[in-house]
Amino acid sequence: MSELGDLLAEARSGNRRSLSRLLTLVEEGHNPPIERGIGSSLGITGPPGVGKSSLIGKMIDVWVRRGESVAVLAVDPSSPRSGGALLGDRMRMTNADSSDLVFIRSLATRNHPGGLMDCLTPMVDILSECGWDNILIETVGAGQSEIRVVAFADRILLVDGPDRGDIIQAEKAGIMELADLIVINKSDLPEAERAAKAVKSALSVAEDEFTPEVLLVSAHSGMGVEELVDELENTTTSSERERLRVRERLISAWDSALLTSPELDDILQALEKGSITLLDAVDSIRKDG
Ligand SMILES: Nc1nc2c(ncn2[C@@H]2O[C@H](COP(=O)(O)OP(=O)(O)OP(=O)(O)O)[C@@H](O)[C@H]2O)c(=O)[nH]1
Ligand SMILES: [Mg+2]
Repeated sequence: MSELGDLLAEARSGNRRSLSRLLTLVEEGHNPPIERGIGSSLGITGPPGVGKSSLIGKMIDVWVRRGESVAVLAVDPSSPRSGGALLGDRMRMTNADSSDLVFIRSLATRNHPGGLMDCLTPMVDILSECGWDNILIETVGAGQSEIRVVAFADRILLVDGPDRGDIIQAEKAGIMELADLIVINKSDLPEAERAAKAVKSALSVAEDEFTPEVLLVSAHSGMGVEELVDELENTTTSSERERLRVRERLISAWDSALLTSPELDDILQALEKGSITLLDAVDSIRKDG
């Protein structure tokens, strides 16, 4: 406990190694001596390859120019070489992370059978406590598990590309209902305008009266990135979206309780043998939870 306290004090005074070490301990399941719920974060999600990392790199440039710091928690960062983790992404994030104002940390969901809920929130709180102005959570893809991850952020930015297929996929996963702001990246490519129209018309049939803005950006040319950063400051969430996020968080907690239950193996065996039903299994885990 005192090691955590010391690390936190050092991290607060700007020691990045202590910060990294502290985050590792939290990832390993230690509880930091910190108040819950003090940090706020922006979740960034979108189909694979739409340019999330590139765009974050450009957003970082804008914040750094304005003297604001940025910490990125990159969840399952993709890399052409396994184990190469964040390197490829880091290079794409310009060279901004060499600056004192930028901190990038990767997180692998495979190390967390119960999901990231136990460490994501305390990590955001630590980063906030240590004075990071902007805290981003980036996921790869926009499927159900990525939605569960960004639902822990206070606001969600959905990044899409000019490919209509991407949008339809994203819509299926229900991510559009959760997004507080939507950007179509790669707007240097010809189909971007059409993609933006398609997204807007999909939004217009939604029930939420606070429909998110749809902006065109290009991580390559930098077009629209400054406006995006400004817009993020003005973007508020809606109670409908807050409810959806809370719902996803609850499901994460539920899954975690199941997957980390000491009963899990026994229950699986009993189910295999047919000696209990699925409903019996659920009841038994609820009692032991
Ligand atoms: N034309 C164009 N290409 C872009 C733009 N932004 C990113 N790209 C390219 O799109 C590819 C994917 O970019 P990334 O930034 O890795 O995308 P990502 O969404 O982070 O990808 P994952 O993390 O794998 O989901 C790269 O080849 C980029 O160079 C853009 O604004 N315009
Ligand atoms: Mg990426």
